[in-house]
This record gives sequence, structure tokens and C-alpha cells, in this order.
Amino acid sequence: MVAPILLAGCSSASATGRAVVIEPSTSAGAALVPAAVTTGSFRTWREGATAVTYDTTAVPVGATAEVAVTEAAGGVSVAVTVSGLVPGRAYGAHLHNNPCTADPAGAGPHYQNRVDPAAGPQKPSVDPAYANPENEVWLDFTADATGAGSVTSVQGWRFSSERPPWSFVLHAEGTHTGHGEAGTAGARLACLTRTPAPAYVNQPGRG
Ligand SMILES: [Cu+2]
Repeated sequence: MVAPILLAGCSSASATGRAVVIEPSTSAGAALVPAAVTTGSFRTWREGATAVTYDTTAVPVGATAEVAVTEAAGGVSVAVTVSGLVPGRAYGAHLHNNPCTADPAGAGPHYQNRVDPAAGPQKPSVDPAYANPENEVWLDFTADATGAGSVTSVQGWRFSSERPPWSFVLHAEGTHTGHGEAGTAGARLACLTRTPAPAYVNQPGRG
């Protein structure tokens, strides 16, 4: 039995229904999609890589990440565990729309529950009404003295089956929240592609 997880957010927003208890996937009748766990050990880009580092100083080769996505009737829980990072360093992190590529930009924008109509592939959403930790999956953390860390984001909505998130991206800074910069978090340091692909789609990058 997994203990329910309460959202520990970092925004001043006061959306209703923000603190959501996710029924664990082992609860009878609660699970709609089994937990999907992606693990990867970061290395420099090669075709087909699951985990790629773009900055081997901030995300050394051999650093690891595990991303566990649990969907249930009441919403989704995303739990991340990392190791091998720079001790004491703060990282921004989010789920992004597309798989990782050789180009850090290839992962595309952040996954959003309600998609910002003003944003596009070349124009990221920086409106706090959409780029916020209740509408996106923000997973910022600070590595501990050993370079390890863990963080969980819980949302009261479920991922779109049409355009599910495909990647977990580590950034150089904590995620900003102000108008015109909301959701930005500095350079993209590393990227982990969801593996295996979400079972209910067969084409990436539709978001
Ligand atoms: Cu990001």
C-alpha cells in the first residue's frame, strides 16, 4: 500500500482543488493506467539514447534519473529520483512534450493540461495563467550532499491520450514564475525520454 501523496507546490496561485490525493494504483478499481517507470543513465547524445546530457559539468555522465508516472481516476502523480548530480546544486525540471533529441530544444515546450493558446513551437508559454505548477508538471529540486534528490508532483488531472508528455528535462535554474518568464528555467542540461512509449499512442511529438 503506497501512502497518498499531498502536493507540495511552490506557487502563490490559489487554484481550487490544488491539494489532491491520488489513489495508489494498487487500490481496487482506482487504477486506469499502471504506473509507468522510466530509468536512465545520462551520457552524451547518440541515436536512440534514453538519457542524454547536454552539459556534462552540471549533469555528469553516469548521473541517473527515474521518473515514475502513476495515473489514477483522480489525477496523476509524477515521482522523480536522481543521483550523481552536483552536490548542493539547484535544478529546474519539468515534463516536456516531445522525446529528447541531439538538440536540447527538440524536447519542445512543457506539457500543459490547459494549453496556452498564445504559445506555439517557436513561442513558449510564459503566461503565469498557463505556465504554473498546477497546469504543468514542475519537478524542481536541490541535489543533496551526495548529488542525489527526489521530488514528486501531484495533479488533479490526467495526461491527454492524444498528446502525452514524452520527456523529463533538467534545467540550469529553478523555474521562474513572473509575467513574461513563467516556466523558464535557464539552459536545458539533460533530458530523459519516456521509455517505453506511452501504451496508448504510437507517434511522438503531437503536442
Ligand atoms: Cu523544462
